[in-house]
Amino acid sequence: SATSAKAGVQKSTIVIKGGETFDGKGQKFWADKNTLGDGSQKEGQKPIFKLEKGAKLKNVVISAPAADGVHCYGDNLVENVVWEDIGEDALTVKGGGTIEIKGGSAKKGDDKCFQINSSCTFKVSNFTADTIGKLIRQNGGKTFKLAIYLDNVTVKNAKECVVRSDSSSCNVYYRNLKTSNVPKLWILKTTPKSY
Ligand code: DGU
Ligand code: CA
Ligand code: CA
Ligand code: CA
Repeated sequence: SATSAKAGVQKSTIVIKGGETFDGKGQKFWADKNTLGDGSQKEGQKPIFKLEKGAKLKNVVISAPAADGVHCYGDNLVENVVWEDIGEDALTVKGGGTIEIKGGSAKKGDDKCFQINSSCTFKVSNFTADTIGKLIRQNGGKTFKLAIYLDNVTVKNAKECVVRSDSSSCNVYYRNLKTSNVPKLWILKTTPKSY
């Protein structure tokens, strides 16, 4: 199980089961570029961590190459996770319920930090992102329902925006949002609300 996984280079994905918490105790994890992926913009790379529905991940540092980062299958908590160098993207949502990112930071992403491919409630709090394309992208052209909450989030040096979605049922709620060198806050079909 995930609890026996060792820090350092990973040749295969660490799978965290529902009800389990994987605590990395602040250690560094990175991908073997030949098996998981080189962290470039090439699609189809594998994640370093797969969180099954109801799994939690905490106190992990993800360093280069980060491949496809973290995949979340629903109802997950990701706490105090630091991406030192984002790979293709940092984290992808692939299942529903509530996914919470609490604390931590991410930097050096060519494009997306958080990629949302499934309807869910996505909450980010006490998080900083620096040198990215955008913080959150709902999968391009998709119209599924999505609720995003940003609480005490800082975004610096983004090429594009904080949140981008093509869905008229994507709603964004924010408070204590700080940005610098971000050309646009939102590229959205709806108007974000402070809460
Ligand atoms: O339509 O689905 O970039 O999960 C193209 C693909 C693309 C995803 C996404 C991701 O949107 O691969 O990394
Ligand atoms: Ca992608
Ligand atoms: Ca990178
Ligand atoms: Ca990806």
